[in-house]
Amino acid sequence: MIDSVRIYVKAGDGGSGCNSFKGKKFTRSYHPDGGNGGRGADVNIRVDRNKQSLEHVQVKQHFRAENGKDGSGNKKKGANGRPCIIKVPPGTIIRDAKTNLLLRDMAEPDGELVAARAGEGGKGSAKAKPATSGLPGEERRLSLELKLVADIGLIGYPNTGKSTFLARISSARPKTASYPFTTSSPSLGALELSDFDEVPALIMVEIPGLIKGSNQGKGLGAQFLRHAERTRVLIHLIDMAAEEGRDPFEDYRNLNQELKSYNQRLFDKPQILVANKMDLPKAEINLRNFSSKVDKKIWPISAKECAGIKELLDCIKNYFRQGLSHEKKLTG
Ligand SMILES: Nc1nc2c(ncn2[C@@H]2O[C@H](COP(=O)(O)OP(=O)(O)OP(=O)(O)O)[C@@H](O)[C@H]2O)c(=O)[nH]1
Ligand SMILES: [Mg+2]
Repeated sequence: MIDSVRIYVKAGDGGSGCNSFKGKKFTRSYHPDGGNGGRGADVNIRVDRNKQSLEHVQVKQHFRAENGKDGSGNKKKGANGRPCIIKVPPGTIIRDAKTNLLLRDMAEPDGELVAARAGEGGKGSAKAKPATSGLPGEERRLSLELKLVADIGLIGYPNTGKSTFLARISSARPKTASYPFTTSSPSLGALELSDFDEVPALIMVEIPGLIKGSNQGKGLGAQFLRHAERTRVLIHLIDMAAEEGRDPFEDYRNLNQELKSYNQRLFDKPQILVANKMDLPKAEINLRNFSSKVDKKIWPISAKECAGIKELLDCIKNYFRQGLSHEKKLTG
């Protein structure tokens, strides 16, 4: 997934004013009739909810808006340039690449930024003596970084059933398979809250590739954790059947350590502990063991057989509806 890129943007230059004079019939006098140059066009960055990565921006990298056309005789103004619009997913953070100054955090669904301002057109001889040339359009280098905007972050070791769970509770259909790292970039799913108008859907993001040592680059590294930073709550999915021979409690401790190494705020986020694969034989005993070591509420489910999901989902919805009073019930 491409989630950080550097780009060059150049707004259109203004067209030149025209230096033209028209002679009057039967006299030797001339009067100026040169038209103004057209305005160049801006480069705009606009949020598009259908975009989920910056891949299309990375492919192009250079973005130029059209120049204004020159003015002509008979006071004819040159045409304005056509703007260049760069569409980005919600959650794109835009900085000046040179100074690293934050220009805009496009977290809102209708965000728009004038990334490079166009040059005004020059004045024609009808307005100025002599006619003037157009002003240059702004140019700059920007760095774009995507931090997806989601309500819930879904973390867990590879193969714990994150995608299966995401598919159960949302409209998303991520690939699931019995080998690790099936999901190689964050995938989003929307949980419908049909009976709740103010928040039409909760967005959940699966953070792939976390293992012990991700902060040192193991697995898929910790790069995708940035997409969990804006979430309100994390769901930590644990393979309670220990299908791959690891100890569930060790998994839980290791991933929390990775969160902490990445940043304290992520570590401090409320965490919903979900024990998955409870349909498998060893899960019950492992859960008993796990519960004796972790003093938190644990939600036992089977994402595959769709057990325990409804109770968990109801509690998540209540938490988002009624806020903190439900946090204790959800996270323990
Ligand atoms: N028995 C059982 N198997 C499950 C359950 N949930 C998921 N699985 C299986 O576990 C395997 C991994 O599931 P995924 O949903 O791809 O797991 P993931 O955590 O998204 O894995 P990565 O994307 O590779 O990190 C698949 O073979 C699933 O069918 C469950 O509740 N019970
Ligand atoms: Mg997956």
